[in-house]
Amino acid sequence: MENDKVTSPADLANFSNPIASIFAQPTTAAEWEQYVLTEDQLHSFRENGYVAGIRIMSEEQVDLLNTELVRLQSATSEEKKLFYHYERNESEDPDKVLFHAIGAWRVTPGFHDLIWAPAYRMAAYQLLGQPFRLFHDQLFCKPARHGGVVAWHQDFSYWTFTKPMNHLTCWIGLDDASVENGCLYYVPGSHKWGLLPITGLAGDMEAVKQVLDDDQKAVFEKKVANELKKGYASFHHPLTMHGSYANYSERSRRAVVINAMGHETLGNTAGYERLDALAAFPAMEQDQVLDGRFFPVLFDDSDPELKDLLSRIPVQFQNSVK
Ligand SMILES: O=C(O)CCC(=O)C(=O)O
Ligand SMILES: [Fe+2]
Repeated sequence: MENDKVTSPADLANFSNPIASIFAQPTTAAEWEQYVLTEDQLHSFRENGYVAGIRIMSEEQVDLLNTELVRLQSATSEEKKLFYHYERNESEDPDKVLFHAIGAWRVTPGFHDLIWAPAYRMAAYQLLGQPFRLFHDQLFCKPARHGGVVAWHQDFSYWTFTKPMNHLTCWIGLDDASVENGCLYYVPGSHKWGLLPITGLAGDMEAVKQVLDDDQKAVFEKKVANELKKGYASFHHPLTMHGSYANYSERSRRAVVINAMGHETLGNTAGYERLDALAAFPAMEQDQVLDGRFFPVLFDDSDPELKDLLSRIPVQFQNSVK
């Protein structure tokens, strides 16, 4: 029957540029200047492993993404095929729901174009200290009253199928996030601990403590709640310890995350012990640059218009925060 025909959703990864007019793109250095991070903000990232309070979107832009998010949370089976990962409830406990999906940018125009949001691109360039690509995006959504945890973890423990470590995470609130609805927490300075093993993302919040020494456990007590208004972001280093507690409040706590990597990042999949988790990811060959349409370049510093601006703004020395 005619009506039974299923049309495949368009794969927006075919577009390596913004496709809508949701995020106005600066055309001059003067227009970029408003997004430049200060030396103090870069210093805070170097010392603490994160920097917070950076506005990426207006309330109207957040509303638009939240409208798309409703659709993504009940994606069709065809749409689900575009995601690298899609779990309605990562925790498996119906009283602790964590919606977690990777790849929304391939499905709806707002999430596609968000990765070109100029405030995001300038800050990420300064923090990474080099041109960079999209690695992938993520959605982390906790409903009101029965929202689950994101257990303490370091992002790079999940990313050792790429090398070298020159990655950056940007967490952006789609709701006002506070202690009561399960905001993110950071452990300042934990990015200097080195790489720890995977201890799980959605089950036991405190599982990581099994692999910490006494000094690290003491530093843990200094964790900081990352309360943010919607549309605002924090950026964190790939080794910064972070996690978020359950949401028993009357408000949801939704967030979108952009994970970037230096433009010459290579595949490191040979011998990777969790290949099953990569089944829906693009092919990533050992020692080959992760390039092509799934890993678009988001900031290229060779633009002549930007040359002067980029030479006088603070930029992290590459790898200096390791
Ligand atoms: O949204 C959360 O609670 C977790 C986010 C996270 O793990 C990340 O931004 O890397
Ligand atoms: Fe994370």
